[in-house]
Parts: sequence; structure tokens; C-alpha cells
Amino acid sequence: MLLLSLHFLVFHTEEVHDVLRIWDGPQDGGVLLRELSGSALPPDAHSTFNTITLQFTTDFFTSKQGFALQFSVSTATSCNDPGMPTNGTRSGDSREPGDHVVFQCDPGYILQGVNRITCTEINGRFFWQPDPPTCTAPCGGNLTGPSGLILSPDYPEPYPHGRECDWRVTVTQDYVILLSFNHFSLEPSYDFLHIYDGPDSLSPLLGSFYGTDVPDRIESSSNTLFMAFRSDASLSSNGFVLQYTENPRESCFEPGLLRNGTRVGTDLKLGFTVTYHCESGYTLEGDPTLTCIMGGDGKPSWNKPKPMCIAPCGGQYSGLEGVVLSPGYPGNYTSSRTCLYSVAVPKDYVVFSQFAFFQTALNDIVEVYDGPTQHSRVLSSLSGAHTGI
Ligand SMILES: *[C@@H]1O[C@H](CO)[C@@H](O)[C@H](O)[C@H]1NC(C)=O
Ligand SMILES: *[C@@H]1O[C@H](CO)[C@@H](O)[C@H](O)[C@H]1NC(C)=O
Ligand SMILES: *[C@@H]1O[C@H](CO)[C@@H](O)[C@H](O)[C@H]1NC(C)=O
Ligand SMILES: *[C@@H]1O[C@H](CO)[C@@H](O)[C@H](O)[C@H]1NC(C)=O
Ligand SMILES: [Ca+2]
Repeated sequence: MLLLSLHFLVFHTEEVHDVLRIWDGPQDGGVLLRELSGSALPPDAHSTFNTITLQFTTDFFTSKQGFALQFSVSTATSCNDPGMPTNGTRSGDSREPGDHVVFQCDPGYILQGVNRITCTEINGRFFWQPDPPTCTAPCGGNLTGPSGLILSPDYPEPYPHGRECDWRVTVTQDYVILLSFNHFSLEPSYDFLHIYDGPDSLSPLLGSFYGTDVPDRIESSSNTLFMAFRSDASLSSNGFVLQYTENPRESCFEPGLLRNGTRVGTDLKLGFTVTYHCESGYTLEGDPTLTCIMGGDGKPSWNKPKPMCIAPCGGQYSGLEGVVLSPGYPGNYTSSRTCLYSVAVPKDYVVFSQFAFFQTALNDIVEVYDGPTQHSRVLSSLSGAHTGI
């Protein structure tokens, strides 16, 4: 059977008020495919019937350019591309009758619809049954498991007005919860996120948050945390993305790894230490060893900030092999600097050097000298981009 495809060339209508509706099939008995308004150019639309119905309604005020679209006809032999849901993934690419594809939502989202849909053919019409699902950020829920994401309802869309959403987070017995804020924006003074240190709103209040200041991370004193979001009847914002992780009682939170470094120490309990080392070519900035101590707030925390591994501007290099990096590598080097690297090996060895990766601007030069200072013989002078010299 023949089917129709629509391709938009121009689309410009008054948001919400001037609407183009598209039905797959007739208006009565067909499937509403799209309700379009605003100025974003819509993606192509495909029918599964051999008709498409369009209805354009406009209000009394404000007119815009409108729309221009092309239609084309093709023969259906398989189902349409079922698409990829926003904030979710699809597995399966086959679209023959009887084939199915499976959908999954990203962390923090729940599936609306069913996760498995099947390509169906009835009287020469090819369609997915049931309709492909969507992924949405729910209004509240009971969360268990060692870690997870908590999103404001409809995130990343602005949250709806007049909502009351409650989340209860429960982790392993004898563990506590760390809540960190990746994104936070609520209407100041009218929309709130209240966080309680326990299973419900009768537990001690840890804080009530609103506005756009991203709160500091929050730690619970037991294995449950209760969060209540309240929005009033007007003005919304983007909402929040919170991440929770569980942690054994009486230990510090996972301090993470270092870029271009390694860590020794996996026990994060009070009194234990972790020590960082940098890979060849990098030097450590800060103190390499962190100790888990009891903080002033009665909660375990690391006694120092995490160090960093940075590629220095010059230095003394020795040993039988090693790596020399431009300052700040793999980031760009800073301008107007001269960095002197001196590479010495025990007597009776010669230095063999090879550039694994080389990229400079045309006026930036690397000079290699044969000897201990810049007054020695220049072996090579390089700029531009090279590999394996
Ligand atoms: C969901 O998808 C949108 C659009 O791709 C993206 O901007 C948003 O960050 C995603 N949400 C999360 C929690 O990553
Ligand atoms: C969460 O659990 C509580 C108590 O067990 C229950 O009353 C509530 O309905 C649950 N909420 C959801 C969204 O499942
Ligand atoms: C340092 O880490 C970055 C990011 O992980 C990586 O791209 C880079 O290659 C590393 N540097 C070296 C010399 O391996
Ligand atoms: C590094 O330099 C390149 C070329 O000059 C530039 O395109 C790039 O944005 C720079 N990267 C950073 C992190 O500054
Ligand atoms: Ca509001």
C-alpha cells in the first residue's frame, strides 16, 4: 500500500495559539501524529495509512509566516523508523512485520507506555503496536538501590505548576546517603525543595531550597532521606538534577580518581588514607595523601583537597626512560613562555628521544640541544604538526 511523507520547508506560527494538527489517516478514526506550533522546524512525518489529514487553526491575534511543506508518496514494505526516545535508548533496528524493538529510559526517567513494540501489518498497512513509548521524569517515587538520579518533574522541560512530588530514598542498612546537586533552579520564594533527614516529613528538616544557588552536598545520618517538591500556581523554572549515592557509615565519600594519575588505597573508613601518584611526565600539585578524619560537623571528611597532576613547564628528567610533556598537556600550552627541560641519563648511555605527538602553532618552537644547557649544539628545531619523529 502507498504511504505519505511530509517534509517541512518553513514553519513559523504563534506558539500554542496557532496550531497545525496532523492525522495519520482521516481525522475521524486516524491517529493524531503531531500538534505543532512555534518556530522550530518539525522533523519529517510519515503516514501508515494512504491518507494524511492536516488542520490549521489560528486565533484572533498575532499572525506569522505559517508553513510550507512537501509531500511524497512511497510504497510501504516495512514499518516506519520508530525513532529514539528523548532521554532513552532503543535496541533493535529491524522493521519487518513480526519484528520487535525494545526501549529503555536513561537513569532518573521512567517509561510511559510499554518497552517492547512489534511491527504489525494489517491490510497492507504497516505500523508499530503499541505506539513507541516516551521517557519522562516522574513526580516523586520510592527509590532504592545504591545510587540514582532524581529529576524535577518533566526535566529538562520546566516543571509544571501546582505540583506536590515526594521522593523517599532508601539505601542499604547501616549506610548513609550523599546527595549532590548537579543542576538547580526553582522560582525564588514560591517553589521549594524540602529535604528531611529520615523516612518522612516528620523527620528533621535538613534544608528548604529555592532560587538558583546550587546547594552544597547533603549527607543523611541514616539510610533514608525524604524530599518534598512544591510548586505554586505560576512561574516555573528548569528544576533540578540530584544524584544520590550510598556510603558506609563512619567513612569518607569516594574521593575519585585523578586525571593522568593513579590512586593507592581503597578503604575509606575514618583514619584510613588514600595516596595519589601521577603518570610519567606529570607532577603532582597539592598533597598526595588524604586522610579520612571526623569533620567539625560530626561527619567524616577528607582532611585536604584532592591534588592534581599537571604537566610542568620544564624540569629535570632522569632515569632510563620517561615522558616529557608540554606545559598543561593534553590541554593547550599557555602563550609567551619558555620552558627548559633537561634530560640526563647515567654516563655511557646516549639519549634517544621520540615524539609521540607533536602540535604547535607556527611561531612556537621546540629546540632540542645536545648537552646540559641552551649553549650546547642545537640538534633539532621543530614547529607545526608532526608524529613519530
Ligand atoms: C534529557 O535529554 C535532553 C535533550 O537531549 C538533555 O538536554 C537533558 O540533559 C537530558 N536529561 C538528563 C538528566 O541528562
Ligand atoms: C512509596 O511508599 C509509600 C510507603 O510505603 C507509599 O505510601 C507510597 O504510595 C509509595 N509511593 C510510590 C510513588 O510508589
Ligand atoms: C592525560 O589524560 C587525558 C584525559 O584522560 C588523556 O587524553 C591524555 O592522553 C593523558 N596524557 C597522557 C600523556 O597519557
Ligand atoms: C587549543 O587551541 C586550538 C587551536 O588554537 C583551539 O581551537 C582550541 O579551542 C584550544 N583549546 C582550548 C581548551 O583552549
Ligand atoms: Ca512557581
